[in-house]
Amino acid sequence: QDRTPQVLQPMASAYSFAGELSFFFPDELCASIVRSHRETSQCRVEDLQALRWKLFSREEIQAYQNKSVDEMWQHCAIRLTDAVQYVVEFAKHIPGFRILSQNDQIALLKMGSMEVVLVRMSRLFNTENNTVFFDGKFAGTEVFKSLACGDLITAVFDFAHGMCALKLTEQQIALFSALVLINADRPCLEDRGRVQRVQRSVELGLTHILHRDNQDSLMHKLYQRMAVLRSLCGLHMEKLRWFSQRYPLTAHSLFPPLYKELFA
Ligand code: CLR
Repeated sequence: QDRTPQVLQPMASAYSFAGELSFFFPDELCASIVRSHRETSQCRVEDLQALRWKLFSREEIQAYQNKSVDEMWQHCAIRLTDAVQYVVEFAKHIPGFRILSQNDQIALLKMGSMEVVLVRMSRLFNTENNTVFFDGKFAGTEVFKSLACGDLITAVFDFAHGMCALKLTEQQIALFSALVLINADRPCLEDRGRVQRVQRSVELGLTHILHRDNQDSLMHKLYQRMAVLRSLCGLHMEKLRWFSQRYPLTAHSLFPPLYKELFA
């Protein structure tokens, strides 16, 4: 199904020269984005299929619900940061991303890593019972009750549901994730022109594989999903500000450094 040329692998990751070059060739850029996604995706969709029956028990759900607000926030912030770490790895292995300045890489990750986490969440989502693979089992919205941000949780689950309805392949998810990340419209970019050029080549790659898969009409739907993502991340930041005001101590000393660096 995906015929990634093996010879590209050591080239793209070992020599920055090859990395610079490969973003001129859409096929090679696509191949390295797909490979990067595969290598940093935490778990394979096929493996999760076998775990679909693994739901949290009533007692386990109760235990999550009995956690205090700040305890549950800390727990989720750690899980979320873990997922973000993999997104950072994903980005670092995209040749077009690595040629950007350090500052622009950070600016793009700050704005886009949470969005990519939410795109990736749809891979771990079971639409039959509205649950997501979290902490080793499938969890419904009720598991997150003690976060006290039901509207965000509902919106995030709805988003995952909508993404699943598109039935994207792993290659399409990989390219879409890269496009979410490499977005020249983000604020605070130093070299917007360069980001734009990379963005265009990723767009070209995505258009190319959608055309190849006979799904050209998906492009429009994916742009709509990007707008929803933006609003979800606005909501996440809003909740985070609310939480930091109410529990400054937890937010300052117990949140993972990367989480604070990217979102605070
Ligand atoms: C995303 C995919 C990862 C596993 C994972 C871990 C934590 C999950 C996250 C996924 C999706 C978003 C999530 C998060 C825990 C809390 C968060 C459900 C499934 C919601 C949106 C609440 C955000 C507020 C927190 C910052 C407290 O492989």
